[in-house]
Amino acid sequence: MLDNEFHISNDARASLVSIVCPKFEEHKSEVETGRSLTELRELLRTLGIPAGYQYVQTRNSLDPATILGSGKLKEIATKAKDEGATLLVFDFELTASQIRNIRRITDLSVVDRVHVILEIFARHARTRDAKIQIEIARLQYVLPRLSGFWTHLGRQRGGVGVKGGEGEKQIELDRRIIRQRIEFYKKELKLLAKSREQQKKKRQNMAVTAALVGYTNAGKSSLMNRLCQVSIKEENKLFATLDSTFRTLNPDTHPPMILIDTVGFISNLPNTLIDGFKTTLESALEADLLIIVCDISDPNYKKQLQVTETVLEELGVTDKEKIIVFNKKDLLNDPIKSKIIKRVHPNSYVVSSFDDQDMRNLRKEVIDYFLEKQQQFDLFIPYDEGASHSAVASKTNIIKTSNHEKGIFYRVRVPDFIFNQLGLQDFVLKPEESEDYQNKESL
Ligand SMILES: Nc1nc2c(ncn2[C@@H]2O[C@H](COP(=O)(O)OP(=O)(O)OP(=O)(O)O)[C@@H](O)[C@H]2O)c(=O)[nH]1
Ligand SMILES: [Mg+2]
Repeated sequence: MLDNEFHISNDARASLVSIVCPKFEEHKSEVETGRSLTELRELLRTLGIPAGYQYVQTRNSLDPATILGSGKLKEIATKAKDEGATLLVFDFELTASQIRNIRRITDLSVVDRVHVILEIFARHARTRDAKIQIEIARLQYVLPRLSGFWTHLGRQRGGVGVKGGEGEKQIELDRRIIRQRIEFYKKELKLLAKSREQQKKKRQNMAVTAALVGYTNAGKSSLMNRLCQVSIKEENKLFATLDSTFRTLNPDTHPPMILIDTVGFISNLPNTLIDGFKTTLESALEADLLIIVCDISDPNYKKQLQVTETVLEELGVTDKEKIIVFNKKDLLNDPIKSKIIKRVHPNSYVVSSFDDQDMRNLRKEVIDYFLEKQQQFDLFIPYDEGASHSAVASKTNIIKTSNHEKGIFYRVRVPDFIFNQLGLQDFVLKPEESEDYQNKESL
């Protein structure tokens, strides 16, 4: 029963509701409220739900029972019904009793911003991992709101099944089932985390990684596709990507360089989803480099950056090396803007993922970033040390090589931690020995 009840119907027509109130985070001014409503429209568009008028009440304080005043809600309901709306979408989180109260007053279906985001996540999840995380978040969201959903359902069914104590009993039963389901999913998630941990260890020894992180729709997947020449779903939809995806940026370097595409961030990320995010982003957050992607054509790009910073902090990522990529420069009407940005953020690149030259340059920058971090070693390996020659060939970047009477001289670049695993320490040359080999005639 829950599944059908929870999902937002495909043929819903929405009216949006919000508030301007100095005491309400993210809704303190008309500008803040307007910005958030624009994003809510985008979220609904992603779900394919047409959004009609938006109704905003300015208040000095919140009504604890209904947030907006009940008189205003009645007025909104009448107008919304006149415009053919079947659903009121509130641009902030509502409690179970608030949902219940507002439904009673307006006689319309009521959902909040969190519900909309959960719905998108539920529809876009592809891997087992993402599906489970979202299911847990969804169940945790539903649990305290169960009575709200039940009242609504009871009414839809003409009251059948919710008379007297029966409804209460049913709610208790549902709660128990939901808690059991959450436990079950959490166990499965742990098992998946274990296998991810093993994969991560393997990767750590074999590759260096850069993770694309940033606000939803900024162009992370587009950059990944152009930089790695692959095709990951990129869409003008919020939260098109929900799973971390790994692709090789440069297979020719040793170790290979890997790029990770991740789930996008959004302001007011629902609390129920933060944990899910942590798991999905885990591998990305252990990347050697963070590439923060920001849509420069968005008039609120500063807010995008700020949200990204905040989410990274919430996830405990504070001391990572970062570069910022300002994407979608082709949509900039003002060429000065990109100059200003470069000045404010020196460690940044202003690009368009549609511009081949930009992509070639950025790819080179990222590759060079890793190469510069590698140490240089000069080695001399006798001819009969077959395994060592193949270790050099397969695991290091050879800069120089020359054949001599008894063996081969190599100049290689490779990260320290990888070199230490190769068993080549005995062949490392002192600087003066190295000089000798470089001066000697090679065969
Ligand atoms: N004009 C323009 N559009 C771009 C550029 N890069 C990406 N886009 C478009 O922006 C939209 C979002 O791109 P994605 O790559 O899916 O964005 P994302 O950051 O992966 O989004 P999520 O996965 O939802 O977090 C798509 O319609 C892209 O075609 C760009 O440089 N210029
Ligand atoms: Mg994406």
